Amino acid sequence: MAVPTSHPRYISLATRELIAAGVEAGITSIHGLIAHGRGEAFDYLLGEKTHPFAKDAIRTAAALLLAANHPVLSVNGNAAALVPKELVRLSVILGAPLEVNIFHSSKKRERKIAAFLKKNGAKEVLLPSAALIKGIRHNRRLCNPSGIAKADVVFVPLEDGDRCGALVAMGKRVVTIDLNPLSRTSRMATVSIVDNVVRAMPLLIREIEGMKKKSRSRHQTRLLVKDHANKAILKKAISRMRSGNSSC
Ligand code: PTJ
Repeated sequence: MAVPTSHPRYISLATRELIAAGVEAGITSIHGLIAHGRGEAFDYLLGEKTHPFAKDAIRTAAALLLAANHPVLSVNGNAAALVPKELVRLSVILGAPLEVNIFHSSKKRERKIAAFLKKNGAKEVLLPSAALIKGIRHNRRLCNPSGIAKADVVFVPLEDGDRCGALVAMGKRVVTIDLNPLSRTSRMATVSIVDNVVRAMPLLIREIEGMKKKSRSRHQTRLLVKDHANKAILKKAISRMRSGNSSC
């Protein structure tokens, strides 16, 4: 459905259309619609705005990703449908591989996500091939030996689950974008950006491009990451949602 740009909730409805189109194209799981609805509810409580606590997290995330030796971008069916071009751009500016990792097992959907990312400019997309993430038993345990398995920093947008904890237990650092500050992923991640992936991705890209130009020293980057208080950021997000001043 074409959403008229004059509609007061145009951005939200257009984003919903992207997810619906993702399901129709076989990229997004049918469960992705429910996940999106959950995200919409949290976003409504945020007033559908990027708040200072998210901007702070974006700054640290940019530093952490730039300082990584082997950063990898994990892509599921919702992230691919919502921000394919941005994922490809992030992969290019970081020199980080894109890797498909999905919860609802489907080899066909994994291939479709990879093909969709390539249609949006990706040169290469890694597919999961071996059960290398320890401590979990579902499909997300599968990953690529040259990608997530050997990554030091993993970017995990839009996911609530036990994989983040498993990655951290393997000694990796995790950056997430998740509208739900209460999710296991948000709580376990090194840096949690509580914002809509469609708003946060362009900001993250801009931040990384800016930092690259300034050629921030490794020491400065380390300090930014060391001082990052993820729990305090999540508290601020929860308190913003509770304040009830979030009209859309
Ligand atoms: O493609 P698959 O099989 O890997 O499945 C992907 C989904 C997202 C369906 C799967 O990972 C899942 O079921 O996720 P959950 O447990 O519903 O968690 C998704 C999280 O993302 C929730 O915390 C939502 O609040 C959040 N979320 C939803 N939409 C957005 C979002 N966060 C940021 N931006 C969004 N647009």
